[in-house]
Amino acid sequence: MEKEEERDTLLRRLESRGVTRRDFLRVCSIAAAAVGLPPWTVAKMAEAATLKSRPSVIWLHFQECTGCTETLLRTSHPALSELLLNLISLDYHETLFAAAGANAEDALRQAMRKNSGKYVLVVEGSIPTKDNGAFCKVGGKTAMEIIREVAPEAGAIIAIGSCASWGGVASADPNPTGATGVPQLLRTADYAPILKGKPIVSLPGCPPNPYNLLGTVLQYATLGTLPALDALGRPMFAYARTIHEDCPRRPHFDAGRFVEKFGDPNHRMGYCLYKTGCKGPKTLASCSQQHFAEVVGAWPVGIGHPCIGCTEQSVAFRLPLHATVEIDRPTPPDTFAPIHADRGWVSPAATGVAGLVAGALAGAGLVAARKLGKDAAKGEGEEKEEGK
Ligand code: FSX
Ligand code: SF4
Ligand code: F3S
Repeated sequence: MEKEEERDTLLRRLESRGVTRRDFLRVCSIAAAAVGLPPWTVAKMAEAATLKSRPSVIWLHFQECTGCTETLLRTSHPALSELLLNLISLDYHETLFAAAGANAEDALRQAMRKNSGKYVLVVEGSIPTKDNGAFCKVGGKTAMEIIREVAPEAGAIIAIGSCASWGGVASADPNPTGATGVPQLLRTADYAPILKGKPIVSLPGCPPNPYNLLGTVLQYATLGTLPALDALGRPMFAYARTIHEDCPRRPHFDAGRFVEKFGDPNHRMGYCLYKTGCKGPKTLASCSQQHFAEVVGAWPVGIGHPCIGCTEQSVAFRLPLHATVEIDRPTPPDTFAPIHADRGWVSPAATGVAGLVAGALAGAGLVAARKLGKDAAKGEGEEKEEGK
């Protein structure tokens, strides 16, 4: 009954924003497909969105621009941010909180107490470590002190954005604040005991694609597991392929059609941006497939600017913006397989061998079938024996 009431409340809220139940399920399906979850999770997702026990999330902000939060809230389909915010219980978030000062601090302590050992800690922003972390303080405590307080009792940690994943823009040379990412800080000798095998998921991007958090949260809220991660802790569903592999401008690259200068006729034709410094070939991210805010074309290359490699620690804010990168796997290949091959012929010897192979396979199948039949008969007999 209570569950039904909650479901009605959620649907009423969605309906008041022009989202029908059918619409909501459609968004669940789109989100599941976008992040590589199987279709059967859709029903679970819709159910999880209405359950009382949603995973508690404590969201901390450090040295950053809040673009990571903004990108989540800028979905054009209202149900998408609604879905995300209903799948979790966002118990502390400095930007979205109505409370301030002592009230906000109490809310943080309360959320930690109530969900100790279980809450998901989301960190947005880098952590300055120089001068004992004096460059970033919230409520009189440094980011380092806050991490030391909040991380030990978290069940899992998500570093959202490049700043939290590896230091981001603040860590660019000469890195005046000693900015570092959450995984890096938690692996130092001082902090490593806090980690105690806790999973850390990194979602780099400046800002990161909102689907990456959505996918991680969807899986956690509906299946209770975290997505498969690569060696840097990034979900494979979003960071296994380079921008270049799935770029809509790729045919131009393959055909050798490049923008030579911003604003030239080739730029207006939408040609490949490699020569103007596109880092897509060096960048693992999903933006070429999942555009931002569900607006087709809303991503750097889509609006005519080269990818700056914002997800990659060795690229973004390190390589000059418009310098070209070396390509690891040069494409297209020098030679292609011929489309019209001359017709070949098959020797009688080859036919014989093929016949023998086919015969052996058929024979093996027959033996297996016979054996299966025997086993089945034996099984039946045994059952009968047991049943008597
Ligand atoms: Fe960093 Fe997030 Fe870049 Fe900004 O806050 S990843 S500066 S877009 O948004 O942390
Ligand atoms: Fe796309 Fe950049 Fe690759 Fe060109 S170089 S195909 S613009 S990712
Ligand atoms: Fe960043 Fe490149 Fe995507 S700059 S947003 S990884 S296209």
